[in-house]
Amino acid sequence: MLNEGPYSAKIGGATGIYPYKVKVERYLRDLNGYFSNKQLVDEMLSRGENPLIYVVYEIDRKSEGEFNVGCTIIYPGKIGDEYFFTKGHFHAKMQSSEVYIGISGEGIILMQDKNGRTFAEEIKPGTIVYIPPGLAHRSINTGKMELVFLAVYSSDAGHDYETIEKFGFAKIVVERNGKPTMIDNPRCCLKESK
Ligand code: S6P
Ligand code: ZN
Repeated sequence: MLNEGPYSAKIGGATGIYPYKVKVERYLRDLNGYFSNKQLVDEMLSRGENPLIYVVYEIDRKSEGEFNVGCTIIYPGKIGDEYFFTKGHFHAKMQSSEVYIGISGEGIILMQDKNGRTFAEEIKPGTIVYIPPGLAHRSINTGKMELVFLAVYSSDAGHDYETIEKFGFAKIVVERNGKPTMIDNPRCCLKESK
């Protein structure tokens, strides 16, 4: 198949990148079962509270060897003391790596291998975070404003959400004494192997 032609796009504006091709919105209901305080999530949802947690704007491509470029915007907020985050995923094609570039706001990119060993990198404006092959990744907004970052990854990387949806990450990021703090995930089955 022939590749599509070159393009240029802008960074900025309300959508982070423009023009974009695909928009994905994730509300609390879409992340039901992900946050530690499941009871609070149930209560919020039953009260009709269903905040928008994050949005992804993407320029996707179809051919092998191409890159997708996406912009994720995670809104500031917490469920109990746990900061808003993305679902998190492994790439279906495990050898696919990814590059994140911080645009605004601040947060943590939490990564984890198949044995439950975790890694964390801060992201803020001007930061490049490299996610090597084989690591699941979740982005967490630990700041008071929107966390906005670009992601560049192979168009055929694919997403495996199942493992994280089922087991979570071995660590979670919560507010303690007004500061983001990484602690062991009390609900997690995959423990960090030292
Ligand atoms: C894609 C890349 C990001 C995420 C986005 C939302 O490989 O890692 O564009 O898709 O940050 O996260 P998630 O876990 O819901 O796909
Ligand atoms: Zn990814």
